[in-house]
Amino acid sequence: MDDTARFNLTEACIDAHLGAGRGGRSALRCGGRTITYAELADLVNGTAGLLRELGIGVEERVALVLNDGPEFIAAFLGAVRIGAVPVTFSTGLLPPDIRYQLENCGAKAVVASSEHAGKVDAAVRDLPGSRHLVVAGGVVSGGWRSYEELLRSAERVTRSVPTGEDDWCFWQYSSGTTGRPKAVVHTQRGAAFPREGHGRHVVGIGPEDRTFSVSKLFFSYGLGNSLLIPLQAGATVILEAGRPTPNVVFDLIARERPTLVYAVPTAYAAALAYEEEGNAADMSSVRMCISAGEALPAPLFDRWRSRFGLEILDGIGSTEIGYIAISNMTGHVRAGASGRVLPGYEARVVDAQGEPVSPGEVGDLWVRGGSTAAYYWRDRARTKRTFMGDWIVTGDKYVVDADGYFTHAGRSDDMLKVGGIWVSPLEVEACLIEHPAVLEVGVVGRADHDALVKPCAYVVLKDGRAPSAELAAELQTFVKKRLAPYKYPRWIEFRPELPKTSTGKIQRYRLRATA
Ligand code: 3UK
Repeated sequence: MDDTARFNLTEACIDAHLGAGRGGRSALRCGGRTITYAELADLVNGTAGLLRELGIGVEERVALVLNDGPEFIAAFLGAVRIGAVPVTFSTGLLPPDIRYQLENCGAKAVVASSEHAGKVDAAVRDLPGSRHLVVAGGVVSGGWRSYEELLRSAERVTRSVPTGEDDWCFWQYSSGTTGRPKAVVHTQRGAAFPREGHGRHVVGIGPEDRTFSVSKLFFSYGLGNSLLIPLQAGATVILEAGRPTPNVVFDLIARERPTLVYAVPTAYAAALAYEEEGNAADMSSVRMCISAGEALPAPLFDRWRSRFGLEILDGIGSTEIGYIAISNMTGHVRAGASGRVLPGYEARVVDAQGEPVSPGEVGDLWVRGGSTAAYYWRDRARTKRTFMGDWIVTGDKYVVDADGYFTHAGRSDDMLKVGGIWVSPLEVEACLIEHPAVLEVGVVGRADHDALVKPCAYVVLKDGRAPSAELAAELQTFVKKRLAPYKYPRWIEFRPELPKTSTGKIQRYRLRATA
């Protein structure tokens, strides 16, 4: 190697445990099945072999459109093993978005759960170039090859490609108000760091821990929760392939007895509502609850603690930061705040010139530390705006107090975090304007009964169209059918006109004030 040290994430997640004689310990629990570290090693090594046999080489991208399960972990670490680069795709993407991302990252192979194969088919229909299509579980149709079948005969790759610590490890897509999503490029060493930051200092994770993340592996939060952190720690990861509704979550917690639960505030709110309706909820195995993705409102923290005797530790992270950098800690929680900077990170709240503001003043949050990404792939302009030297410009407004506690004060852009997932108001507006009854529309965030933000649409109808509950419902269905369903406006407010600037731009901040 030249001047960078050798490091491959797969060695830290797999080989380290086999080397230490921990191969017999359980690595994964999924669908009632245990997979030991030795068995996971075989899956990872076989997947590395099958990717290599397909012709995937160093630095080539492999798109994962996979549900949570052993295949996700095996495809991710199998790719990393051979120096290839897993690119995680949200399983909620519609074909046009899958198509864009496949073309943008130049994936040489796609590994998809059978449930998502149809969407990938539609996405690649007239996409230039070619790529291998590998389907996990279920029936194999035209153009696809079976993951299980390839795995059976694949060579086991037991030694990692000697990647350097600054080499590409994995990519993930992140979206903004305007423009297409951009691929966030993470390095090998950066990928390992969340275990040193949050994993060590907030959670104190060890081999006896059993993790369960309601947020899926394809999110950067879920990837840290269910792969990067627990597998390096030699812990057991509980995975659920299906939709994590409150009954599924509580059944799984009662059966699988996790010690660590990770979720977004919306999921904690839904779980609490379910329990308050009188459903069984056994949280006795859980020693810690972790939250991120959007701010955790103080009343939700209080209700959860009085019901279960557990603090929810809120922390802020981002796909660009690579995981959580600022967090509350057990016994030192400030409800409603994101907590304090973790060891291995620095954070500052700055003005428009990049100078720190005084404690108590609102400014822009910048973060740097061991897990931050390198840049956005093929997007020089947006890289320059977000990566300032080694600082990440988060796009969040924050206040820091004299004790070092950071409190979220909104976004610098109009982006909404809905259930921990980005929603661009512009995208929802562009969809609604296509409806024949809609003349003008402005979409903003509005707090629901749990103080969690959901999209609200202010709509001006065309002449001759009258507001009605039926039309409101029709507009909601219209969005759900065209965009990923979680983006639909939970409220439709009809208005005779919208607040505008002298140049005719809709003033979202005034709509926000109304909402
Ligand atoms: C917002 C929060 C207030 C904030 C993420 C943990 O959410 C994650 O990554 P994304 O790229 O979004 C990042 C943005 O989400 N946000 C996240 N957490 C909080 N706002 N309080 C919070 N606790 O706007 C941030 O810029 O989807 C979370 C770990 C890894 C992650 N990628």
